[in-house]
Amino acid sequence: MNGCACARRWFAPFIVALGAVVTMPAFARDQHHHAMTLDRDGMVMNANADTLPEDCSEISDNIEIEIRVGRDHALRGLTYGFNQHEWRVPPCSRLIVTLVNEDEVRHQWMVHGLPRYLYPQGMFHLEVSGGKRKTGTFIVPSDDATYLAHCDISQHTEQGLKGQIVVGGGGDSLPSIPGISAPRFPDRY
Ligand SMILES: [Cu+2]
Repeated sequence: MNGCACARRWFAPFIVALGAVVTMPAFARDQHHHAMTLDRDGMVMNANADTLPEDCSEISDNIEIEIRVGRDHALRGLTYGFNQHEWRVPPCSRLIVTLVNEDEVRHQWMVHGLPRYLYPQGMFHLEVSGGKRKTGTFIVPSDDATYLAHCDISQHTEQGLKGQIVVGGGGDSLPSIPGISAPRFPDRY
């Protein structure tokens, strides 16, 4: 009995230390890959105000975009909406984006498909608590392209929070952008 308790006393700190070793690198790895600022109002991930995409020789323009998000902007049949679902910007422009959340629930404006050498996982991401706002800056590349911007919180994309950033002449338009494009597969009912 005594020996058993003794072993447990020895074991407890060991387990705590092991836990720290196992969890710390994962945390550190995430910090390394994503440049993130975070407070109680929300989060800006992978902001880039200064580093030019390698295909751009200079910043072509500074574009300030205010995006309001919430139920009041939902189009017919949808639950949520952005105040607009398409943003047209020049190649190599610097976008200073403010996401204003008019709902109680959390929302995001998450951009995909950006160059991975500048934006980890190709993402730029704003996330804002209910009733708050966040501003973040990023620079788009030179090529004509269309980037998905959406809210990745459960079902919010399908419920209306899907948009596209059209750089220059744009690429292929994305399906199911509220007010912009039809679904890829029409409803059968
Ligand atoms: Cu959302």
